[in-house]
Amino acid sequence: MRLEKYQIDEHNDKLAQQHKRKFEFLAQDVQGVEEIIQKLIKFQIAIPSWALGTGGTRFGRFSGGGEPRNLEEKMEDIGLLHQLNQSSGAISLHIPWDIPENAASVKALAAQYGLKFDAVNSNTFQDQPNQQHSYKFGSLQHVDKAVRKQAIEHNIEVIRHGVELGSDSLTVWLADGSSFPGQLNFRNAFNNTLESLQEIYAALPDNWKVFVEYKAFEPNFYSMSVGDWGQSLLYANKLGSKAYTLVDLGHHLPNANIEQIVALLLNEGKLGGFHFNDSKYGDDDLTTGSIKPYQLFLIFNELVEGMDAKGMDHATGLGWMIDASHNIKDPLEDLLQSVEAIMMAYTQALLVDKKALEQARLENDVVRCQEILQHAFRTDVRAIVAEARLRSNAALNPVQLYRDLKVRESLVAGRGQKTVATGL
Ligand code: AOS
Ligand code: ZN
Ligand code: ZN
Repeated sequence: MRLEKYQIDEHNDKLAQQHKRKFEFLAQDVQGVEEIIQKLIKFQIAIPSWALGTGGTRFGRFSGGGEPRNLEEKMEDIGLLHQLNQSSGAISLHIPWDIPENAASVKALAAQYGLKFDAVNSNTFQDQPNQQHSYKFGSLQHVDKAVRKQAIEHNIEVIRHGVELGSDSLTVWLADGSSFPGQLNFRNAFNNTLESLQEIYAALPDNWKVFVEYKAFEPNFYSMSVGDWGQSLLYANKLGSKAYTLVDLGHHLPNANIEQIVALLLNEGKLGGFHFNDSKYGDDDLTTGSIKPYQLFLIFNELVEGMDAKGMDHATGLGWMIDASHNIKDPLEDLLQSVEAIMMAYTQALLVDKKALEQARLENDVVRCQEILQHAFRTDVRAIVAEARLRSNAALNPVQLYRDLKVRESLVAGRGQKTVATGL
């Protein structure tokens, strides 16, 4: 289904007066508000194809109904999100969960929805039917060269699909590791993984990037072969200039200072991309901004500062993706909330008075430093984000319009109650 322009216009007209009042009030106190709005309009966040169905836990899965049954329907869902907020103009595919059999028609459909293809993801953490070797004991790290070769070839196949679709990056997330002491020789596991990544790297087109995603634990619980940013950075540095670290917010040990990690990776020119989500305990994959909005703001503060220092374009300089999997919310509503939280944190970071902050730092005025940051964080920027949407012909209140138009009900009517999207 597609929304009609008049449906968005009617919704915006209804909220126009109230919005105008809030926006004008706020704009009086915000310097360079026009510039900020232009940046927000440009900023796009890729939606992962695996976030469109209700996720599960190892204890159960409660399907929400009307879930996309194939890649075409996944694009349809993201097309809807993009119509509602004009900030979700990209899709991140996972192979073989998504099999773009006819690349030309998939590309044409994406263009119709205004979607680009963001990073393509390989999958060597599950065994697929008819697969010769099992990944039970790892993929790129495996002690058996034949298993490593199979995993390398899969990644190269994923690159091929990505090239056909016009993507320009590959994300490698490995479940590889060990669950018990003694199971692995750490050095061999590292060296095997590096050698495998080098073979994949050799197959990367010139204009491509590879993102090496790290994760502290799960599904392996004693060691992960790409367990933290240090290990990811080692691989990325050894691979070469097309290799970068990818930060997934949920992949750290509790209380890690992610904003500092981000700042230093940026400083090294080795930060490639992001998986946004939120968590309280581990890789919870909860809605971005639902648990630690201040941390999200602090991360964006480092991103804006670091990218500006390097002359990087905020919108295109890094791969911005959501990686979430929710078991109780409507996935589309959840994604709208995540995108909104990201846009808010970005806006707040743009509000930080950088000159004043630098001056306060030089004077070791710790109180003032905190005041400056928290002033930005405590500004209610929702009307600025809404104004950016209004100017892009999106909805002032995407979740409300989604509900008013009964989008989920229409999807259920069209696709059925008992559909299960491929993915986690
Ligand atoms: C797994 O924990 C990682 O976050 C992956 O980036 C991602 O969730 C996966 O590739 C989809 O299963
Ligand atoms: Zn991730
Ligand atoms: Zn994860």
